[in-house]
Amino acid sequence: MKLELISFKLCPFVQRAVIALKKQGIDYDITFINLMDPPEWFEELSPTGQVPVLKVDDEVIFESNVIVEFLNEISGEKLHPNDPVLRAKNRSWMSYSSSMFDHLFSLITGDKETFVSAKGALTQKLAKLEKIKSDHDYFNGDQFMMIDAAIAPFFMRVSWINEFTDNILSLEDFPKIQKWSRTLLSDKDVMESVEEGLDDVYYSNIEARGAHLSTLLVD
Ligand SMILES: N[C@@H](CCC(=O)N[C@@H](CS)C(=O)NCC(=O)O)C(=O)O
Repeated sequence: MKLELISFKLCPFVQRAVIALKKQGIDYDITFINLMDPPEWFEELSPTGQVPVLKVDDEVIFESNVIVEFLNEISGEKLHPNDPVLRAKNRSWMSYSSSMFDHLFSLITGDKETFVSAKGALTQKLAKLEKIKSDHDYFNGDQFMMIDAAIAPFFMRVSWINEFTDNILSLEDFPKIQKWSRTLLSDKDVMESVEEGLDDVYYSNIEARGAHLSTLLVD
């Protein structure tokens, strides 16, 4: 089975798939496109016009959480809990984490009003997550699972934004989430799931958008 991941370097949803591929030691090729000027072949390939897309021989799989589920199924590793209820709950929180990326996007691209509302929405989501999060290092226990792959790109961007600003998305009020974030961001596969220097590209991207967040950047 030949796997080819179609990627855009800054995309957190692609990063989920890269983490899952690395965690499961699956061989794959990666093709980068520029989403601002996508090639014609991509528009034909991707049903939604979005990345990630995983080509499996001549078949196309899209939606990051579906891709990571597929990778889990074809690999010998089992990165979901065995218990069906726990497994379903993990999937629920994976889906929940996707909505946090939407708020993050609004926070990066919006005017002041949008920024304030996105930050409020994110704070609420984090508070709910803090309530259900176990005391363990990872979501379920002491082992990295799919839910951890689903949220790690979010924590990476939050840590970058905190670094670039006066800690505007501080996780101090959410100690369990903060610990979880630290664990995931020190994971080798997570660290190697993006190219070196992507934080600088992210900074430039925020700056170039000229949205409210760009006024909060510190050097
Ligand atoms: N729900 C999708 C979201 C993917 C997504 O939003 N990808 C962005 C890049 S990070 C994209 O391709 N945007 C281009 C577009 O929407 O036209 C997933 O989880 O795969």
